[in-house]
Parts: sequence; C-alpha cells; structure tokens
Amino acid sequence: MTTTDQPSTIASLAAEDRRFPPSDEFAAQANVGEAVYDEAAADRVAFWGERAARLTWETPFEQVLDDSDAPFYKWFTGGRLNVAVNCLDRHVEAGLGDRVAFHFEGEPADDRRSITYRELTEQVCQAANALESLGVRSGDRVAIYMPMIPETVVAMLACARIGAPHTVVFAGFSADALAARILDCDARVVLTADGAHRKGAVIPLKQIVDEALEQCPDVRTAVVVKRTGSDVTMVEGRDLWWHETVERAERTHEAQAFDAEHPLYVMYTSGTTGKPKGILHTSAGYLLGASWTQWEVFDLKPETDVYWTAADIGWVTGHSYIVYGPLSNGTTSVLYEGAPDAPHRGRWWEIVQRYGVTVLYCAPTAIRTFMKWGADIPAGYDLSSLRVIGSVGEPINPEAYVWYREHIGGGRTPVVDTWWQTETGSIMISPLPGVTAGKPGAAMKALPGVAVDVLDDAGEPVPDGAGGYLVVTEPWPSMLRTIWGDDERFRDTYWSRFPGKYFAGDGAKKDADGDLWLLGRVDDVMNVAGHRLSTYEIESALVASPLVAEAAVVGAADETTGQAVVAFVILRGDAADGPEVAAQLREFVAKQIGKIARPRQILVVAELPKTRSGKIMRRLLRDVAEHRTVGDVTTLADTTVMDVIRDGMAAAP
Ligand code: 6R9
Repeated sequence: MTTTDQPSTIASLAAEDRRFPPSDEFAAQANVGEAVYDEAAADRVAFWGERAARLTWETPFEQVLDDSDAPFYKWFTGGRLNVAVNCLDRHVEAGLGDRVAFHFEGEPADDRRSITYRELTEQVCQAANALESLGVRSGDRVAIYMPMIPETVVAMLACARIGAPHTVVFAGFSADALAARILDCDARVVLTADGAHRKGAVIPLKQIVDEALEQCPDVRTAVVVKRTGSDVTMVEGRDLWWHETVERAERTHEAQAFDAEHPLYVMYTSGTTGKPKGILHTSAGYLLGASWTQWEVFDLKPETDVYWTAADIGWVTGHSYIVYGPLSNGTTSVLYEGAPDAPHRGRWWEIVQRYGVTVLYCAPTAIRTFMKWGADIPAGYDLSSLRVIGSVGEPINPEAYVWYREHIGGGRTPVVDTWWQTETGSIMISPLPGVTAGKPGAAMKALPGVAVDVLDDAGEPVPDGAGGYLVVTEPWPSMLRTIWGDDERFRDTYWSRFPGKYFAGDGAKKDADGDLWLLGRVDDVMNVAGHRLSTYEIESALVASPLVAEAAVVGAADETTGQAVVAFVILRGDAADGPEVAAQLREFVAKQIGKIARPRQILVVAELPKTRSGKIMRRLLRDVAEHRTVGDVTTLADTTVMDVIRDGMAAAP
C-alpha cells in the first residue's frame, strides 16, 4: 500500500458525512472530557503513572516506564500487586461484597444465576487452594479449555492469584490446536469441562482434551467441571472432578503480591504464516489498560451500569472486557454462554431487557447478522436501558454502524468503534462517547496516552487524505511483552518493519480531518489494474445496498487486470435472490466507488467463513475464487461453510 494511489476509493469514505455528536446531557455526565487528551499530550508517561493509582498496590512502583531495553519495555518497575486481589478482595473489603459480579445466563432455558463479588472471591480462593494442592506454583502455565461459564472466570482468576499464567484456548478449537498450544507453553495442568452447550447440541470438551493429551505426555492433571452431564472417561491418576477438588477446598486464601511485570497470561493468535503466536501479557500494565479503557471508552459507572461484552472469553476481548476490565472496576456484567439464535433470534435482546443492560460491546459480524434477521426482532424488546454501544474485531461498515445506532441504540446512544489487538491488550483507537462526534465507519483517533500514526512505505507519516500502515509510535502499559519463547519473532514481527515503532499489520487511512479509518489487515488490499482497493471499502459499498446484509470481497488473479474483485454476499432477510441481483449489485458498486471497483463476479451465499471472533477468513474465499484447494480451515467457527461455498462457486455461471 502506498500513499498516493487510492483516489478511487477515498471518495467513497469521504462521502460519508453523517456525524453523531454526543448529546449535551451525555457529555455533561461523561467520565472523560476533552481535557484528558491535553493532559496526556503534555506528559504521556506521567499520565500513565497517575492512572496507575486506580490499582491497589502492595508495593508502590519506582519508575513508570523503563525503556532501557527496547522493545522489551517494562512498566511500573519495582511495583508489586496481586491481579486477583485487584479484581475481587479489594471490592469486598470496600463493602461491595453483595454487588453482583456476573449475571450468568446459560444457553439452556431458565439456566441462570447471579454471582456476587463475595461469592466469586470465595470460589477463586477455593480454586487457588486446589491448584496449589495440585502442585501448581507461581510461573507454571495452566491451560484452560472451558465453556462460557462462571467457572472459567474462576479458573483464570485463581491462576492470576497464585501467579500461574493461564492460556485460555477457545472451546471449539480442535484437539490438534489445543495440543499445539499446550505444548508451546508447556502447560502441565489443564482445566476443562465435560462438555459445552452450543445451539442445543453439546461440544464434547473432555473427549477433545483426552485426544489432545495423547500428544502431551507432560500434562499430569486435568480438572473437569460437570457442565452438561455428558458421559466422559476419567483417566485414573490424571483426571479429577472440579466439584470434588475445587469445591471442597478452603474458602480463604492468602494472596501474595507479584512483580508488576510478572506474566499474567499467554493468548495464542494466528499469524498469517507459521504457527500461532503466544502473546504474553504481564500483570500491572495489562490490568491498568483493561481497567482504565473500560471506564474511559464505555463511560463506565460501576455503581449503576450493567455491562455486557457479548464475546467469547477465549478471545482477547473476553479477557480484557469480560474478565479483567470489568472485575477490576467492580462492574456488574452479563456472562452469556450461548449463541445469538439459541433458541430464538431475539435471545440477546431478551437478555438486555431482563438485566437492564446499559452498555453492550460486540463485533460487527453480530451486528450484520442482526441486520440480516431484520429490525423487527430487536424492536420487540425494551432496549431503552442501553446508553453506550460498542463494536470491535473488524472495521464496522458505515451502514452497520448506523443500523446499530438506530435499531439497538434507539438513535440515542453513542457508538464506540474500538480498534485494538490481542497484542495491544486493550483499546487503542476509539471515539470517547462524551467527546467525539462519531463518524460511521471511523475509529476516529488514538485514546489519550496512546500515540499512533499512519506511515508510507518509506516510513514517513502520510498526509491527511491518504492511507498507509498503522503504527504505534510510543510504548503503552498493556502492550505485549514478547511472543512466548520467541523474542526474535517478537522483534521481527512487530518492530523491524519500521524500527522503533510497533507495526500493527493493519492498513489505515487519515481522512481530511486527520481522523482514522481502519482498513483491515494489510494483506486484504487488492491491486486491480494498478489501483489499490481495500476489501473493506467495497464491502461497505455492498452493505450500503438495501439488498445486502453481509459481504466479503477478495482479489482473485485475473489475466487482464492483475487482480479482479470477487464478492460473496449474503442477502437481507427480505431480499429475493435471482440472476438480476448480481447485475444490480455490480452497478451499485460502480456507482458508489467507481467502475474500477465493480466486482467481476458476485456470488450469493448463505454463510461466510468466519473465525471464532467473527473475522471473515478472506484467505479461504480467495482459494475458492482462484479455484484452488481450500487451505487450513481449523480456526473456522463452522468448517462446513467452505464446502457449501465451493459447490456454489462451481455451479455459478
Ligand atoms: C480485539 C481484536 C486484531 C485485528 C486488528 C484489526 C481487526 C479489531 C477493529 C479492527 C477495524 C476495528 N480489528 N478491531 N479493524 N476496526 N474496530 O479483535 O483482537 O483478535 O487480535 O484481532 O482485528 O485487523 O489487527 P484480535
């Protein structure tokens, strides 16, 4: 991607002139105002030093940032704290023991319970005691392969409490994927469940663990939560029931403080090439990032808000905004186990109504799915409790943003489009709900204390109106510290493209006002007859058509133009399929962006291939568009999707 050759596409985003400033009423009560940007700009390091007062330290830190061994930055050196104490004990000690930490909503009907901070603290103490009695010591890695249930949160915090870094593996990854992660970080203990409920069926977690452990001879113990009551084989001498170990342990546990840089967790994220990268986060800086950004970006009022991140704990979004951010802030949250359409398509809105959810945070893929199902479904529920709604995981197309604001936010709530990564630990680029006049589709600007820029190939900042590579130019507290066991890959992947700066791997554009538009991964940029086109911009144009609910665009090799645009679309509930639809949509894109962006081919599909966090796997669609064997599908949420799409492509005219 270069700075100059995007004229054909800049026009489409520049034409987006809808603006949504906060109401005076909202701005007046907001946690964070304009002044915070100035405060952070005046002295960024001091700004973070002051924010750190929101954590409870056993020993205060001596230095905010130690950059003597960059890019191996250290934050809050000399400081000591316990992450679990910050998430639990201190709230109970402050008299908040009876506050609900989680409203847990299981997938099966009427399976729900609310857990207070006192109860959660006791359960975490029990699990910490149990882990210690199983020989887990500070620094030992523990793998967690569990459903979206309260015991998963308990497991994570118990690890944090005893200083044993956890690695949570998404419950739905295959036995091979699980084994690879266990082996990479050399975990010796695995926490799991007999099964997980998913759309009325049961995922046999324990069976998958058994299979994975055939490859992991060093794992000595598996502790199993009874969740679904499915038949499981318990291996003598290795497997233990959670209810016979954890739930019989002492309810009190003396927590010890750890160094600010003590490892907290390893989260695996897929690279474009090679094996998954184990992203390492440490204690104080990470916790501060999650805690402060949840308060700042969602205008969190822990006394009154009911906060819901509708994402999976096995994704970094769940780590930071279901577990560590909300609990460190003493928030009441919703924890929902199941799918949005289990057992019906109004399930999320039923949950919002039941608990009076005030802040909702989810992914654009969910929003586009709800668009497809139709606005009359959410309209059947009382969503008036919502006051801030957020989006994460992919660029949110302007039409999806406006639909979300209108049909979920009642035309009233600020929408925060938050850009960040597993590597960044917490939100980096986002509007502030009480300050920013939101532009649909734009993540706007870096949060106070975060420094980003967009660079061209030569590493020079691009002018307003141009696009390039997103970088973070200064260290931040919740940054990854390394790739587990591979410092060299850490330097190569993130710090070598633009020396001294963190390379995010995403394309971005500055608009005429200097506001930021994220364009997806750098690899998702096409070259059509010499023009650089971003998949996201063409997808946004397609989604702007009243016929289309979701679109995925790829560049396929083309004899005349180098690459040609191939689009896969899901039609909205009420749009009829037919031969004229493709022709209509091709013209629609030509009109919106320009002839150069007109898809060579448009295929109507029922589903798109997505990862568990809802990201479209364009790489697989590219394989189909170029008539290749479809590549590795192990990280897909539904692996059968690709067969259907491939058959559709073969039958297409
Ligand atoms: C939190 C998370 C990171 C990648 C990131 C980017 C994409 C996330 C986005 C966004 C545009 C947003 N991404 N949020 N793109 N706008 N608001 O998603 O972490 O799973 O590591 O993915 O997701 O491409 O580089 P992770």
